[in-house]
Amino acid sequence: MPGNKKTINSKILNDIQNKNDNNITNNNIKLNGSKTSDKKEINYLSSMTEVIDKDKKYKEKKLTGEQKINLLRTIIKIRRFEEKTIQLYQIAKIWGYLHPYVGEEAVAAGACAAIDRHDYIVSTHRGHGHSIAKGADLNRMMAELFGKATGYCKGRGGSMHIADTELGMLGANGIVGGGLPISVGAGFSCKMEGKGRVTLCFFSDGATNNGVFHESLNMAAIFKLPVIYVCENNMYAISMSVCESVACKDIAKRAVSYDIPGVIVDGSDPEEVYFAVLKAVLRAREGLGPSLIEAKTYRFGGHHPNDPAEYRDKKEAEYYKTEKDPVKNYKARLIDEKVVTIQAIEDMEKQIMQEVENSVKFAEESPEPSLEKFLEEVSGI
Ligand SMILES: Cc1ncc(C[n+]2csc(CCOP(=O)(O)OP(=O)(O)O)c2C)c(N)n1
Ligand SMILES: [Mg+2]
Repeated sequence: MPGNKKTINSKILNDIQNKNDNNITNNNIKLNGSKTSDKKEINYLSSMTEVIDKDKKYKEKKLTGEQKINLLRTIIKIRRFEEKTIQLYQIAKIWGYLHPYVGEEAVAAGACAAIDRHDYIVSTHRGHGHSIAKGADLNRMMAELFGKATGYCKGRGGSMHIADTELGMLGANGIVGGGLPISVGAGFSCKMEGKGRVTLCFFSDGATNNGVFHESLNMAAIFKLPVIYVCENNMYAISMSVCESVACKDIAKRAVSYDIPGVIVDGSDPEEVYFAVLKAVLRAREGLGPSLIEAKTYRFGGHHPNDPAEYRDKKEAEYYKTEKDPVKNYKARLIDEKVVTIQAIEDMEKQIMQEVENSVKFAEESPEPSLEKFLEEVSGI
């Protein structure tokens, strides 16, 4: 690892900004570089304002007030659930590993709003937000984190193994990039079934440097599988900055290798994520194959609750927390648009907090898994 990482990071980020005017075109979607003059003193955000997909057809589409309120509810629900799990982890009520999704909520919310209940999602080690956005039951999720018998995996799996096949949630995954080949299998099944079902596959920047990323996207493209690849580029893989680990500035550009659309969206904006994913979903349902969507996002905390994230530039983290907070920003936007009132948001917050507290009570009061059923429940023997 480099000795003075912060200095190196800043330098790389500056360099990135300076060469920020390269454009490429793929499947008629223009990949635009942003203008350095717009950036002022914040360098590390070189690509946050870039949105490759400027397609009028989708930009002009409007969400209904109800859809917007649902997006807001999902974002807040994920945030409050995650904050609670962090608290519970610190007092050792929650077992095993925990990778909070705080800061990234708009990606799961926007992406899952663009698919139907019968569609599949494939998640990651940072998967609570994906499960919640797909409609998972908070009680069963919390019970799983507590290792209780009423949990999604009967308390045998914990955070990184939450799955709900009835909801089309094909599982979180402790293996980085492990969901990518699963999405190919799921995509094959969607295609063979022929009913227009699609698979949404989430992963982060670190996973895209694994061979399996290439193998999966290549195969999905060859067979025109209905899979939407959503890269949650939160700029870090544990302590490794994306600036030091990914050779190209935008992961979406890798789509060119597979001759599929590559789209960049602001991952703090649920509507932008929604429209980009919706477009990819419609394309996939028409049999035109996969797309790669890169949502530029940020994890507000460390890799896990006990990681102080000292490898990050403090100003960088501060910027995202103050300027790119999906909860704060979307609340403000919907108030501004008169879609909700402050009172309605307060009521929503109360109702969500109650739901989260109820899940904790449910988990606390649930029985431990039995020793006798251990083998049966873990391996099916
Ligand atoms: C195949 C594999 N290699 C290494 C690890 C250890 N590991 C766990 S999380 C992580 C970082 C993943 O980074 P990224 O894909 O960007 O996901 P993020 O944590 O940012 O959501 C690593 C290397 C693992 N779980 N699996
Ligand atoms: Mg990452």
